[in-house]
Amino acid sequence: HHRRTLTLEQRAARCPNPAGRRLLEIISRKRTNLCISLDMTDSAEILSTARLVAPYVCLFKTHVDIVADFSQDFVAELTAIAEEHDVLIFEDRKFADIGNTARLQYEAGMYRIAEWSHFTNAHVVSGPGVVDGLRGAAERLGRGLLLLAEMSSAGSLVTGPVTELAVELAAREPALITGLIAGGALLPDTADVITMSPGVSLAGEDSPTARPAAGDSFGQQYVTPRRAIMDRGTDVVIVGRAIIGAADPVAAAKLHQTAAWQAYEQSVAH
Ligand code: 5IU
Repeated sequence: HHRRTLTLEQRAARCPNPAGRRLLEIISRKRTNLCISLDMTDSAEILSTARLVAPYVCLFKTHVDIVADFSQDFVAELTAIAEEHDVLIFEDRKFADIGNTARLQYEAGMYRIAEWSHFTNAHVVSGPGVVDGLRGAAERLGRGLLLLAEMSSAGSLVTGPVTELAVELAAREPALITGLIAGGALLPDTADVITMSPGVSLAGEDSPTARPAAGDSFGQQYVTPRRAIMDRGTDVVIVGRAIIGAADPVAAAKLHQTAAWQAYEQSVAH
């Protein structure tokens, strides 16, 4: 099992990134380290699901470029739901261009991501300049950046030197880089870097009870919250279809919240 030396509450108190601090406080207060991935293409559907699952999650993860009827009204409504229920927003944009283009994609265009998203993420394949492109708006608005250190999909090339660069940048500047997207913790918890893991489902490949749905037909691979949190030391689990595709999304959200929180509590106790 992965060893934690600090609780998420202790890490909130010392977190150098404002959005990260807020997230860790919300996690501790609501007792949920579950992020819901709202991967729907209709804004009304996203908003109604967000409303239903909000009490059980710390973070709404979006892909605004899949929303067919995107508007700033949609963003305002999502923000209102988030504020009402003590949830933050993470636009999973995966910036990957040179710094200057990433800067424009983050601040401008029809989405204006920096204005409303507490967190966004970036690949480091183009080198550390992407972080400098995102830095201006992130620092001005108190946002958090997450770097992709690993991906959950089969055959991912986000490995080796790419992983190393993401880890090095996060370790060097946790006040800007709130965390890493990875399968598990890649730094000790004293590094003040939050780890978030996608590819999580109660029906993951190591599930002792559910009939394992180890992936999808596009290379996605799932592990259970327990494996991601207890064995691999992640802090936040990102769950999409296991909740939004369930017959009862609220029940599925509750089950994933409970499993993820229990796994966290056990990894603190031992
Ligand atoms: N996502 C991954 N794997 C990754 C990264 C992001 O699945 O390595 I980085 C995103 C894609 C999707 C969500 O929005 O996380 C997972 O959705 P499902 O739980 O429905 O597979």
